[in-house]
Amino acid sequence: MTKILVTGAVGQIGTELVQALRTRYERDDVVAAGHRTKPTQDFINSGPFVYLNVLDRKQLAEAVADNKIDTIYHMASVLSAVGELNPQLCYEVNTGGLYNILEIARKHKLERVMLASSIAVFGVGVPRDRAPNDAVLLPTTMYGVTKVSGELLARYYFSKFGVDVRSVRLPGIISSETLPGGGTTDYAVEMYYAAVEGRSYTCFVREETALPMMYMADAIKALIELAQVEGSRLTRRVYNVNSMSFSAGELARSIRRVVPDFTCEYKPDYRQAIADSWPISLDDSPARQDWNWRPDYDLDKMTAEMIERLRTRLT
Ligand code: AKB
Repeated sequence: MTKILVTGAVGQIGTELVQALRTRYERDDVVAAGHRTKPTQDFINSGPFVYLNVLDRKQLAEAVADNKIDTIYHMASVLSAVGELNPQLCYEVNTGGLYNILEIARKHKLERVMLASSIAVFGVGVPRDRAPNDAVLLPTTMYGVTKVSGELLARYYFSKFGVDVRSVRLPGIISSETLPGGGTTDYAVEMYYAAVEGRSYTCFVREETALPMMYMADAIKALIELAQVEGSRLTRRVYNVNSMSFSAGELARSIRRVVPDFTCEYKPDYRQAIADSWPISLDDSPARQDWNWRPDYDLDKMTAEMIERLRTRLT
């Protein structure tokens, strides 16, 4: 029987991941763990919830032992933009939190640990188009530094202690249920909210800035599929997953095809430099070969679904 703990469960990915896991497994076998952000009453009512700071080893050990956890999806993380404003916090939460998760997994002989790495691991000297899975990783942000060290720790804990840690390098994730908090790719989500709420949007990157993006349904699919694949099929611990790439201007045009009145202006701030340090697309052929990774959404399919869902929820 699988008993799962999801950290960062009140965050952008966590909220939808928890619901997806609860439709796949027994509701009570998926324990949501949150820390700073208060969950809604609906979320608390939807299944087991624990308050848990991943920096608190004792709390973490108790949550794992009390709930007989065998699998952790570790989603708690400080994202890139907040990380550049507060690099110390970013280091502490991302590196300290992951270390605690891996140590718990080792001590309690957990079956699986799933990690969200990021396109932020890439930096200087990597081709920006189809950035390879196995590349020199020289990020320019603290967030990227913590994600590289997370990937290295994943490899180390696997080879040294046999902890089955698996990770995907997620691009910007676009979703309709919970807003992202403090990422560089947040403009893409914010643009949809503005369009549905009838507001104009001021985008914090240039119109021509293009980044890899993914719809939440595909991100969840990637995490769950990688968790479930037979270990002998995996050639590595960390996989690029690519879905779509578009510029901020192309996104605004896609939205305008559904919301013709939508307007957007561009006023780049400090996040432009972060975006410029990341690739435009990823080569995800290892994921496609090893575990048959395929995304389901393209830009216009995502736009249609995002706008429909946001209209239902917000208007
Ligand atoms: C961020 O922008 O920080 C995240 C990411 C790409 O990892 N969305």
